[in-house]
Amino acid sequence: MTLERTLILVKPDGVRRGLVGEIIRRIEAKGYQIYALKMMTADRELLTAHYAEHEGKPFFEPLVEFMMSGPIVAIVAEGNRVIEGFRKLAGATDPTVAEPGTIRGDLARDQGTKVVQNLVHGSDSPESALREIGIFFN
Ligand code: IDP
Ligand code: MG
Repeated sequence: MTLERTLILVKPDGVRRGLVGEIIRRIEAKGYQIYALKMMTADRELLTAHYAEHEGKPFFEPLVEFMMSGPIVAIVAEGNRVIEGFRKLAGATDPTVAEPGTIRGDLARDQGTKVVQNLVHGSDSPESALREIGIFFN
C-alpha cells in the first residue's frame, strides 16, 4: 500500500461555473476518500507560498490574480497512489489538449486568457502534497 494524501483545489472558475459537485463526484467515483474540505478565498501571501515554483514566470501574476478572483474549494483526498491518480483524473495543464474523460478535457477549454483556467489543482509529488496541505490546512 502507498496510502497518500494530496491537495486538490477547485479553482475560482470551477466554483463560478457550479462544478464543485461534479469535480467531487469524480474524485469519489474513482474511489478516493475526501479527508478534509473547505471553501475559502485565498490571499496573495498564501498563493505566493503555494505557487513558489512559478515565481518569475510570465503567467505568475495573472495566476495569482485569477486564484484570488473568487472562492476556491480546498480538498485533501486520500487513497492508494492518490497523488498520481488525481493528476490523471485532472488531465493535462492545457485544457485544449487534455484528454476527453479527464476533468480538464471534459469541462474546460482555453479561453484565450493570460493564465489558463483549468478548474483544478492537484499536488504533483509526495513532497508537494505535504507542503501544500500544510499551507492550506495547517
Ligand atoms: P498544473 O496545474 O497542471 O500542475 P503548473 O505547471 O503547475 O500546472 O502551473 C500551475 C498553473 O498555472 C496551471 O494549472 C495553469 O492554471 C497555469 N499555467 C501553467 N502554465 C501556463 C502557461 O504556459 N500559460 C498560462 N497559464 C499557465
Ligand atoms: Mg503544478
